[in-house]
Amino acid sequence: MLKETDYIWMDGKFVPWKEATVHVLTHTLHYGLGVFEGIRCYKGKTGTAIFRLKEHVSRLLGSAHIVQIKIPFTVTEIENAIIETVRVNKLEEGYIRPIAFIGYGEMGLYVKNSPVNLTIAAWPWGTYLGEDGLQNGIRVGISSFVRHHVNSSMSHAKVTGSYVNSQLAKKEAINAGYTEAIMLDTDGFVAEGPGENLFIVRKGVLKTTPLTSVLEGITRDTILCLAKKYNFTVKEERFTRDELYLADEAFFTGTAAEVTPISEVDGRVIGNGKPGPVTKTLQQAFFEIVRGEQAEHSDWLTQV
Ligand code: PPE
Repeated sequence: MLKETDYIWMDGKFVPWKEATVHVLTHTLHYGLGVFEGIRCYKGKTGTAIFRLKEHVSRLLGSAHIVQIKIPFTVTEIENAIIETVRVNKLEEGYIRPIAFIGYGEMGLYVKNSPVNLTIAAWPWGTYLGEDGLQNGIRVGISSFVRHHVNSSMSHAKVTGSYVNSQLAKKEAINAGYTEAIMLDTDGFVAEGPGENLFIVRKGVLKTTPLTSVLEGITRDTILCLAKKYNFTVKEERFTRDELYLADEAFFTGTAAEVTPISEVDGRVIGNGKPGPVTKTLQQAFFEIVRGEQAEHSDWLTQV
């Protein structure tokens, strides 16, 4: 169950957690056209800081732009509201969930006059794929559910309805005894997890899916920046499931998932089944950065 905090920001006001409710005829509840973000804040040396706030707010507005939802707040207003939400809840570490949705007013697929609501909640949220998974890696299975075609759902937009596909894949994986799924794109190449981007290391090259059928992950971008810093050879190119089976290392990235090693795919052990040196180096660097323990990239941290 959720770890409740005191207040949720709703359209410019703080409302007690339990009173942050909406009408059952809220449009997005029926049709799935809402845009959202997942952001983390971490307790570091200098107190609590929000990781890559600007990039997350920019992606939220980008998602809204793609699906033509007009969020009635400016970038600065949204950034400040997020900071305030962490502050009023005295949240030291946790997850922040802004969501813009079409509210109460009209029904039917085409709405013209309905309000667009924006809410921001924040609560303590530990590891997404388990503490053991973060340390030792997780077992995953390739899903029979295919990632959205690029002209079906818009993969660069973080849209609520797109996550039906993700949930089907995740349920299937868990029912089969795995911790997480990996989804292929409509051409059969490896795409991403239901809520994570994917990296592999093979023959000394770090590879990740290009930004076609996948979300433009902010953790993915963070890892690519770090890989450059550590002089790893990086390729953003499509790869097949058998190349994934042959990988020396594999890991997921995401705000919720952070950097989670993958130890096994479809019953095939990845490398020696333990997090490899590239994964470990990048994972450690990631946690140092989010906690403000590396001088570089302090611009990625917004102190609360
Ligand atoms: N792909 C998908 C489909 C995705 O949902 C996420 C984030 C990512 C990649 C990684 O993006 P980024 O967080 O910017 O590195 N998934 C969010 C939702 C997870 C959830 O269960 O809710 C997240 O990690 O916050």
